[in-house]
Amino acid sequence: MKTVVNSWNEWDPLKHVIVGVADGCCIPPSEPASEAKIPADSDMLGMHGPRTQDSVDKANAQLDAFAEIMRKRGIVVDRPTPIDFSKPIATPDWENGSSFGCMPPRDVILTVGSEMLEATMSYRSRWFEYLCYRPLLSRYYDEDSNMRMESAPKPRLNDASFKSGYLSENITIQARLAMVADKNFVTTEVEPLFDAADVLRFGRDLFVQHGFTTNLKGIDWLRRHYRDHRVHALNFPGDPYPIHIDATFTPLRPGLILNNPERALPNDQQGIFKKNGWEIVEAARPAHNQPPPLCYSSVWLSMNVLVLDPKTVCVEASEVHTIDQIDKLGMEVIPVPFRDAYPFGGALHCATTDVYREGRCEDYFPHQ
Ligand code: DAV
Repeated sequence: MKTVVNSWNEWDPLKHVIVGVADGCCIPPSEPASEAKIPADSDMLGMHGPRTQDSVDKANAQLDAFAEIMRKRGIVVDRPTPIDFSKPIATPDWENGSSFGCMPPRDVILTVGSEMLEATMSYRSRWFEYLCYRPLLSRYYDEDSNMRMESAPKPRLNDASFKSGYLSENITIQARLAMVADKNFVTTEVEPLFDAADVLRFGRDLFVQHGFTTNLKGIDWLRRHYRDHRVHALNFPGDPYPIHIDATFTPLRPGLILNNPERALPNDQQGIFKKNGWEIVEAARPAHNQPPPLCYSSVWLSMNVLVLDPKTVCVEASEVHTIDQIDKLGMEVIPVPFRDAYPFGGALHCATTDVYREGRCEDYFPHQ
C-alpha cells in the first residue's frame, strides 16, 4: 500500500499506525519535571537505570501481539528505531543521566491531517526521543509528496522552565489538588512546552490539556501553528498529576466521550460539548486498585483505549468494567492483554500514533 499520511480525529477507520517498542527503556534519574510527578509513596522514587531484560521482553511480547492483531485486520503497522537510552545526554544548559524509551509514540508525534509534528516535550529525559521516529517520518516524507514533517521549537528546559521547589517534601494530596485547581503547575511560561499526548483531535477542533506537561504558551503555539483549527484548553482539576489527556477524556465516536469521574470536566468547560450535542459519559471504574510495579501512570490507563473505527475499540483485556461499558454503548470490543507494557509509558492509546485514518477534516462543533 502506498504511504499516505492523513488523520483528523481519534475514531475514523484506522489503516496505518505506529506501535512503540520497549527495547532499552530506562527509568531516568530525577529532574525538575519528574520531581513533580513521582508520588512520595511511589516504588519509583530514587530509582533509575535500565529496566530488566525480563520486563522488556514481556512488554515487547504484548506490543508485538497488539501489532499483530491490527495487522490481521489489514492495518499497516510500523515500529520506531530505539536509540541508546542509557547514554547520558546534555545540551549547553544541562546534563541528564539517561533518556527514557520509545514505547509511547503518542506522547511525541502529533498527526493532524497530512502533517506529523514532533512535540517540544517537557522532560529533559525525553529531549531526543523524536530521533526514534525520524527513520519512519523520513520514509513517509519520501513516499508521500503531500506529507509535512514538522518539529516544534526545541525547548531549552533549563531551570527557568520549571518552578523551583514546586514540590515540597510533605505536600498532602489535598494541597496538591488545590494547586492543580488553581492551575499552578510545575512548568513556567518562559517557552512553549507540550507533549503530543495532551492533544485530542476532533476534526476542526483540537482539545488540549493544560497541566504538568503542556503550558499555556505551548497551547498558544499550537493555536498559531494550526491556523485552520480551533484550539481549546481544558483543565481537569481532580487529577493530582495532570500528565496527558488520554486517561481522562476519551472520545469513542462522534458525539460520545468517556470522562474519568475523578477528573470531571468542570461545568463551565462543558458548554461547547453540550451546545453541539456531544454526550460526556462517566467512565467505568478501573478493574485494578494499583498500577503494575514501576509504572508512571495511574490505574486509569483503563480508559486509554484505541479506537479502530466508530464501531470497534481495543481495550486492555483485564479491564472488565471498561469492556462491559463500551460493549453496552454498542461498540465491538477487542480485548488486548497489555499490562506488562504499562510501565514503559502507558496503554493502547499511548503505545500508538496514527499515520492514516480514513476521512476528512469535519466540523463537529459548528456552535462555538
Ligand atoms: O492517569 O496516569 C496516563 C497518561 C499516559 N499517556 C494517568 C495518565
